[in-house]
Amino acid sequence: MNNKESVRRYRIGSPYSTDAIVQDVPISEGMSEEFGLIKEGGLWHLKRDMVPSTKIYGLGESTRGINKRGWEYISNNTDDWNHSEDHRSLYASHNFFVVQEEGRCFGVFIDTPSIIKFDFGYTDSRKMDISSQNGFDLYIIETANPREISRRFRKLIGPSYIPPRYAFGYGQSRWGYDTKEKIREVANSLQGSNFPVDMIYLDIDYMDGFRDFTLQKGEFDQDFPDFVKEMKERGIHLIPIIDAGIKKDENFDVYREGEQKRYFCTKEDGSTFVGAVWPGLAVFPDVFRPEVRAWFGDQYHILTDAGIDGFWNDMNEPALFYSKDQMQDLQNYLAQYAKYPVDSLPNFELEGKVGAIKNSPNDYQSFGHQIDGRWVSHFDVHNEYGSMLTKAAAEGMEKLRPGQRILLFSRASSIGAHRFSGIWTGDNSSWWSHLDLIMHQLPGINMAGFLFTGCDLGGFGKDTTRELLVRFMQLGTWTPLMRNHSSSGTRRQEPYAFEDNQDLAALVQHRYRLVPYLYSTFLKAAKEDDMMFRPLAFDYPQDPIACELEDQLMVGDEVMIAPVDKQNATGRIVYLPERMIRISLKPDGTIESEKWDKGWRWNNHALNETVFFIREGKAIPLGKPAGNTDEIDVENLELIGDAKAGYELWWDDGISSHAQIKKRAL
Ligand code: MIG
Repeated sequence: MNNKESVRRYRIGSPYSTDAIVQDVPISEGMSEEFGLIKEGGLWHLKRDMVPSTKIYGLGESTRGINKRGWEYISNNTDDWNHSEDHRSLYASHNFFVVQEEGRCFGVFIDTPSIIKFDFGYTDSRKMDISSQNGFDLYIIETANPREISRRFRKLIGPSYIPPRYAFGYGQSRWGYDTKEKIREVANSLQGSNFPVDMIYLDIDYMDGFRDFTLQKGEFDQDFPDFVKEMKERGIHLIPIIDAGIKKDENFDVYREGEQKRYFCTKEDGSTFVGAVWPGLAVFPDVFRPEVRAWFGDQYHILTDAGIDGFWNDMNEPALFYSKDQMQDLQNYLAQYAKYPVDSLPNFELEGKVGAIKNSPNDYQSFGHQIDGRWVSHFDVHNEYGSMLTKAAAEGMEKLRPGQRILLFSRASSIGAHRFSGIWTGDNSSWWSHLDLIMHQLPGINMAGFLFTGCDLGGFGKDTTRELLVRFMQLGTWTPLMRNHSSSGTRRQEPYAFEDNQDLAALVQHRYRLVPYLYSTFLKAAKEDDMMFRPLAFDYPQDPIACELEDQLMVGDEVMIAPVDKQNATGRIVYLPERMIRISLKPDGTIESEKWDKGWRWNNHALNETVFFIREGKAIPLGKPAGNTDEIDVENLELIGDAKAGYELWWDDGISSHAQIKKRAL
């Protein structure tokens, strides 16, 4: 492959700037020879012919496989709970990918906050066609291999966010914990059944009428700091949600102050844009303006003052159930139906009209932001909004909790936000196919700079089963964010709620034994701009079988995982691209370890064990069981795998912003 390293930047049209890049790269004259550039029907197109062997990796949180070829993806941050494979947009826009073909590879980053389409062999299987209405900066990165390309890219976009160490513990969540008693019950059930736990999440139920920065009256507003403390004494951090929309309510001080200071997004005529989300009619902070970010970030003090030290940011695409204007139009439109006889109602048209009111492009076009002193339509910078809102929180925390790391992760994101927060992948479903989806997303999410990530274990929407939850947990053992979260209205999904729950507790105990390895791997990846999760293709490029596997992943430099993703399976076929050591952590705490040769093999994987592979010549540290991350004893680690290989453990105090990392040879 190419030995020389180069990064080139080309400017197409006059793009809106983003927060993605931190290294200044001069703009090259002309156009990259990798793409043909044309303007057609009002759209910029980057076109390229692909050869049969062309593979495409990246695009972060998106649908379909690890190799993105063969579908069309649209970066357009969208609140859509249905992550089925026919969809083109999810909550994020991560416009970085690596093209690999016949003896060469290069990375591509399209720097734009606007909607952009990636047709990777969808319209014509031999062609790549990237199209966008607005201009953008095109970065072409060349160096040795896909992993190095993504590392070089990460230098361009700056270092990844590192959460406090407690964030590597287990988190329990569910939409609907609306009383202190329910939360105590969750804590009691987990801790009473030997589940280690570090976090319980507060969904919108904790607020007063879904108003951000308020506490439900008569419940959470009573002695909230004491409640936070009570939980902390049990080793549990409460992690509240913050939504994008602020309730439009004259009696709500945050609304009143923001409106009086003209801090909310406006329509072109200067009037405040009014949409609707959970609190009903709501307004949206214009967080592209630094002073608005400072104001919004400061609001978090209501919660940090009470001892809160972690947040998740939701609905920040921003999701719109409807806007005031559109709802009025719809009402007028519907009024005419009163005249129709029921047997001649155009029901599909009706359904379409009603459905189209959600997240409508017309609404995104109708409001805007003050950027560099002029009004810019939201539509043109849409994909950057969630990042800016999360940036406001991160900047706020630097003032509210100086020197301390905070747990912060967001639903909507774009590249750049990886410097100050993590992401979770939003409303997945309790579907077996969503085990594959997160496997496919993890490498691309890492390539985009986001290291702190994970999906809702067990699935957010729909009813889970014990078996599906277990398989999700076996995968979630490895993701930095290990959180079980589910929607209200679905079957209860807390792991203690199922039969033989000690087997599920064992899986969480295994996770805690692996935290030294996971945290060390995470720190290394963050400091060396590396990926924590990689497709096998990145590590075994000469092995054609390894290059096609999408249901196994490399974790760090030592481990390979091969999660079970089928109902009623007692195991699965795995492929070993080299000799490895198969490890099984049993529910009673014992460890089974066996050398396996290169090749295909059936791998038994029971519901109560943690099974993975360690590369030959490598070892990883394993701790003793612990009830929470503070109890993890890093002085007492054993090496598993090829113990004589040793392991360099990276560790720090787990909480300070500029903690010194100590490297210790084991
Ligand atoms: O419209 O706060 O993705 O995790 O539980 C749904 C309620 C709003 C979407 C989030 C989900 C959360 C839910 N939220």
